[in-house]
Amino acid sequence: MLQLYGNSKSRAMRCLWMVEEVGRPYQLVEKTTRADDLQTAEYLRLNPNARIPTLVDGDLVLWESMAINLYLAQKYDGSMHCTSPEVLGLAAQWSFWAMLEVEHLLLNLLEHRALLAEFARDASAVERNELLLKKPLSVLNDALAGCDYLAGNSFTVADLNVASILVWGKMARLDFSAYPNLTRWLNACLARPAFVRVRDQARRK
Ligand SMILES: N[C@@H](CCC(=O)N[C@@H](CS)C(=O)NCC(=O)O)C(=O)O
Repeated sequence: MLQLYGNSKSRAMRCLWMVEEVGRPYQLVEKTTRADDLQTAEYLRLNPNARIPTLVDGDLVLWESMAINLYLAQKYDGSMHCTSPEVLGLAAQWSFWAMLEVEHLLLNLLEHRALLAEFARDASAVERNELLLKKPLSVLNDALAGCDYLAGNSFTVADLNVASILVWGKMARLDFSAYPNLTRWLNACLARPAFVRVRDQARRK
């Protein structure tokens, strides 16, 4: 059975969403981000970065959330399987793009809007991140003009990986009104039953 180390309030959420979409049996091995949970010899053997998520599938141990999801899409049949090299290429493109062009900006925005203690929040960091996000959000919005998905003509790991980062924008109360295509697509991704199950699980914690 697939084993996923992490928790639903961390980046492991992306992989939980994916395993729910894939529909394979899996076990969530609960791990917090605390050092005493991650800096154990046993866990470091799986993930020397001492971070979550980590996936164990038989003899294979994988870390990096996007790589885990791309692997699951290739490994298992079903609607999330990339049906052609083109779809896989586009999924990799959008996944790397989201990690490199968007994730750090959204995380920093989220920290200064909501996660940090009030006294540590910096309004100039919010302003800076909102400004820097305009370019990648426009790229995504333009890519979604007249189409419902990022790769091919159905929901794929490309959509899942990018939406699982963009959801931080919702949590950070980012104003998406200048990006109608993006908004329509993101709302559709976040309405998927697999995402709703993972989100509800996180809310119950
Ligand atoms: N690029 C990695 C980042 C993993 C990561 O930073 N995970 C956080 C939780 S969301 C973590 O394990 N933090 C623990 C720490 O930094 O000590 C991925 O996407 O899997």
